[in-house]
Amino acid sequence: TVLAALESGVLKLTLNRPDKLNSFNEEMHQALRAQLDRAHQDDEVRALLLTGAGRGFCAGQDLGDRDPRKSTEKPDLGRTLDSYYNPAIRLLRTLKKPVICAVNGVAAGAGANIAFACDIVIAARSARFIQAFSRIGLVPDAGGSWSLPRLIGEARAKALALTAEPLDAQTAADWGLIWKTVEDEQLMPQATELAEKLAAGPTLGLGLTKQLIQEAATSDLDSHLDRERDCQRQAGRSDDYAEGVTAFLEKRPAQFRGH
Ligand code: LHQ
Repeated sequence: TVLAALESGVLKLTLNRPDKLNSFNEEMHQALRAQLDRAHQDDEVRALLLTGAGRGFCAGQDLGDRDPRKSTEKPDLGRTLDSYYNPAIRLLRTLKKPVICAVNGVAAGAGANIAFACDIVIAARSARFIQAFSRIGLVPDAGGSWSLPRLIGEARAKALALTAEPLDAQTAADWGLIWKTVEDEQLMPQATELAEKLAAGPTLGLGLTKQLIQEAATSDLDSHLDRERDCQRQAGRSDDYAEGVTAFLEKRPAQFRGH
């Protein structure tokens, strides 16, 4: 249910239940979790690229999994969040490597919010984002009620979440919800090129950069300046910093090793 391929330092993960628009069942949750753990542990992985098979990116939770017509028991959706979505969001955000999301088609519910937890989101022009939760009486999850207001402000976040109106990819980019859109046939070539470029980069410094920018959402300037100092001290001791400066002085491309 999740295709995984490691090439040129990029771990490419493809959500793969195309008949169900790559919505999450138990098996796909577990497969994604295993790959995210691998991305954390394996030094060969220096960037992550997440995308979907077929015409959709991800339609969130598989709603066929818990058919209310077949059970009178009230479900505990909190358990699904504790077991699967919340760990996945935390693993994406804490991964000390760049995470690129290539949104190839519709991203709905938790599928949209998983994309927004990634570091750089590129969408095919035909893709759209839907905070589908309110259509079925739920609240945004997978971090959406946290990330949306931060990315696009309260007014737009509330309108999207309350109405569940689809947002086209270009508007999402214009609003700063994602990085950019590209022509559909350009999506995977461009996302792969970007992921490979980042995978060949100074991984330690890139990881610290990601952390700092994320921390800024909740830190004050004074403590943040101290954090920048600490991270810069660490980056300054990396082999890649020495290589970067040497390559600059020698007027040649740097050969980063990731540490
Ligand atoms: C699906 C799904 C799907 C099953 C398309 N499930 N089959 C929820 C509950 C529990 C715990 C915690 O968290 C969550 C978080 C959530 O993610 S809640 C939000 C869940 N997602 C949705 O509400 C979106 C439901 N899907 C849709 O509204 C539409 O499918 C969209 C707008 C995404 C795409 O529309 P279309 O392009 O018209 O495609 P389609 O509706 O024809 O879908 C194609 C097939 O995929 C179809 O199956 P079929 O057998 O009829 O060909 C759909 O039933 C199936 N599918 N999403 N979430």
